[in-house]
Formats: sequence, C-alpha cells, structure tokens
Amino acid sequence: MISPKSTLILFLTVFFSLGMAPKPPDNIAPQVSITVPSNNATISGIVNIQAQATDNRGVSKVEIYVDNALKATGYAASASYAWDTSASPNAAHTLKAIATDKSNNTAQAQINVTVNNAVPPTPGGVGGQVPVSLSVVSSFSNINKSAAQAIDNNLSTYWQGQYSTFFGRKTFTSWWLRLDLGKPYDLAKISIFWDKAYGAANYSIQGSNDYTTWANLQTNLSSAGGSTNPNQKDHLITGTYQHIRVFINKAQLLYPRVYEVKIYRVGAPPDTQGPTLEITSPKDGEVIR
Ligand SMILES: [Ca+2]
Ligand SMILES: [Ca+2]
Repeated sequence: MISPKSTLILFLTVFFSLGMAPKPPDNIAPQVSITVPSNNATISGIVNIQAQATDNRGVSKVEIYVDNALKATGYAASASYAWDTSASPNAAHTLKAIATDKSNNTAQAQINVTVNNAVPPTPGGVGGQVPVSLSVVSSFSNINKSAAQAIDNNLSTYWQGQYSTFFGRKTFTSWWLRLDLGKPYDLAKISIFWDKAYGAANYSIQGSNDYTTWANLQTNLSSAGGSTNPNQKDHLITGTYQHIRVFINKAQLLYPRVYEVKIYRVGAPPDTQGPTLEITSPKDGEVIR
C-alpha cells in the first residue's frame, strides 16, 4: 500500500529528474533546398535565388553560393539572392545552399543552371543588312506561302509552315527556314518578323558554313506575347557564317508564319583615334624677332 505522501514524493522526484536531465544532443541535420530557379534551368537577367530549410530543433542560417562563392546569408530558415546573371559568362554554373541548425549540423543542396544572356553588341555594332543572295528554303510550306516570301522585303507576305493532321495527330511538329547569304559574313543581328498569333513557342537560330554542321547561336527563344503584326523579334548574334537557319521546335498554334527575316552584319569598328595636329611654323623653341 503506497501512501498519498509517497506518491507525491515519487511524482515530484520523477518530475524534477526529467526536467533537470540534459537534453539529448541534436544529431539530426537540417533539410535544405533551392526553390528558385529549378535544376537545369536556362536563365538570364536578374534571377532571385531562393533557398529554404527546415530542422527538428531550428535553423540558425542558410547560405547561398554561386560557383562556390558565398553570396548571401539568411539568419532564419530561408535566404535569397538577386543574381545579375549578365555579369557572369554564358555557361553552366552551380548554385548551392548550405543550412546550419542550432547544433551546427549542416546540410547542402546543389543545382545546375545555364546562363544564356543576349550576346552583347560587338564593338562595331550592327552594320548594314546582309543580302540573302542565293536562296531560301524551308521545311514543307503551305501552298502559295513559300519560303521566298520571308525574304521579299514585303512585310505583308509570309512563309507558312505546312500543317496537316492524320487521324487527329499532327503530322508536322517542327519546321525550319534556311537562308543562304552567298558568302560568309561576320554577323551581328537577325530580325524575324513573326505572326503575332501564329508564331513560335520555341525556336533556335543556327549558323553553318558547310550546310551540314549547325552551331546554335541562340536557343530557347519564343515569339509569344507580341501585340502588333508582324511581331518583330531582334536577336544579337556573333560569328562568321554563310548559312543561317531558323529552327522552330514548337509552334504557338498549328503552324508558324514568318513575314520576313532580315540579317545584319557587324558594322565598321568605332573610330576611337583622334585627329593629329601639328604646328608647322614657327618651330618649337624658335626665337621670334
Ligand atoms: Ca537538427
Ligand atoms: Ca515577306
């Protein structure tokens, strides 16, 4: 038989021993992730990198690294960093977040991104338009909307990629326009005049000198969001090429329409040298009487 008094003492003993006992150590690392941008994203301009962490006892800080250089620290469960990607080369980069909990356990998350900013203008700037001297050809065109109408200097005529369905399935899902400049030019810019509705949701600009190997000059472009017709998209490009291809990976609607393509070469380099001036008479140091 246990008396009420012993029960109370037992209760208090247990209560205080539990209360006084040291907390077990926190061996559980936090969890961290980069929520923006997504892994393998192609990014440009200013990107607000976001990292979030959680922990069983509490997060003390979250750090953001770009290519292993610390860029921002958040003294809570999140951190953000506005990264101006235009100051970084167009290439693959790694983004890393390291979270530290209140017991100094750490965890990290890493993703890969590709920076792809518009190529800055070349020193000579954009020069004159390059004639498309020989031919323009395309993937299949709709009747009377041939590729030649994309280079006829008329902004109301257009090329239209062919569209048809076979038992409800689209038979054409990509299209291209190939322009032959007649000889290689040092190129600066391409302007594509799309239809504002029948444009391209995804297209690339490619260059070649042998008509076989095509270099990507710009990728993941989109003509979506145009408000006027034709919907002009200008892209700065670099390199010396004879052939240019506009490759349409995905149309906005059923087929693409291009009113005109204009290609520009690099202009003359800027004149940075001042004129020279010389006093021919009297001579330097000459005594004048
Ligand atoms: Ca922990
Ligand atoms: Ca035209």
